[in-house]
Amino acid sequence: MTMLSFEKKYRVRGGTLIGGDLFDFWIGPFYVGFFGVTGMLFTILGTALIFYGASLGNTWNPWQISIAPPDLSWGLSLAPLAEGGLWQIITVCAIISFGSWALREVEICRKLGMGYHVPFAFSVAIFAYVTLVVIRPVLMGAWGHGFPYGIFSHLDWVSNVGYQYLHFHYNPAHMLAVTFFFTTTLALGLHGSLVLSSTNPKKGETVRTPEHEDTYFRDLIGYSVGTLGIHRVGLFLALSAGFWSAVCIVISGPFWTRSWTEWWTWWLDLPIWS
Ligand code: UQ2
Repeated sequence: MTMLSFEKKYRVRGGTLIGGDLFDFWIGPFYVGFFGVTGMLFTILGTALIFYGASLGNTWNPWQISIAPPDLSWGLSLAPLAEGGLWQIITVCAIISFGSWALREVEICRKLGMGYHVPFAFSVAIFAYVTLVVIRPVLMGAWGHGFPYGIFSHLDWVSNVGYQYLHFHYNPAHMLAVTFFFTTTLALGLHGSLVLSSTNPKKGETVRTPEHEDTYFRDLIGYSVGTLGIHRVGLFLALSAGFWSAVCIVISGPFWTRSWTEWWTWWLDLPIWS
């Protein structure tokens, strides 16, 4: 594994949150750190338990393997391994593993004197997952409200839970989440195409500058958000998509149990109509 010329300059000691110098080293290109060790341990343990859970099932078809949470009757207690206990331990392994990855990102940010934007962004994704498998099940009183770990089974879960509220697209937080997902693709489509159009010229032509990029959008719509601004817009849109996804599912059940179409009757119930 070769080291790029600049890597030696930046790969310096320090910035660790825990363990001091003990795990402050690299394996090949990878920074290890205390959280590299915990992340690796819990990833291996969780993955091994997924394979063990699969071996207890009746298929090795990767599409059909599924590790289900405990039956609702177990409430918030610990279930036997083969009856959802594996799902519970795998969930703990996943959360520690994802958390370790985020904290390893923090240590790398600190080493390099950078902002914490990447671990912050990743934490929003972890928050969305934890909302599904911990926050909502706890609010509803049973681990059985978590989603099963399987390719088709988790899709079935999403479909079934959606229909439980008749028409999930009438969920206002779901509307916001979907709009943010689509707007994220619009922003990245604009940004990716704009950068390539100015910096990837035909043979014999010169690279254009950020001023060309600004002028392009001022010519087109009278406004340019700027080269730094577009990344702020993109991060805001992407994190909002994840955030409102978590909100739209956590309000379904704990705070609203009927059809989402029915929720809109608040409009017809306004006193201004009578
Ligand atoms: C821009 C700019 C960039 C960009 C893009 C724009 C020079 C390289 C894409 C244009 C973006 C605008 C006007 C905002 C779009 C907002 C939403 C909500 C989609 O001005 O600066 O830098 O990449």
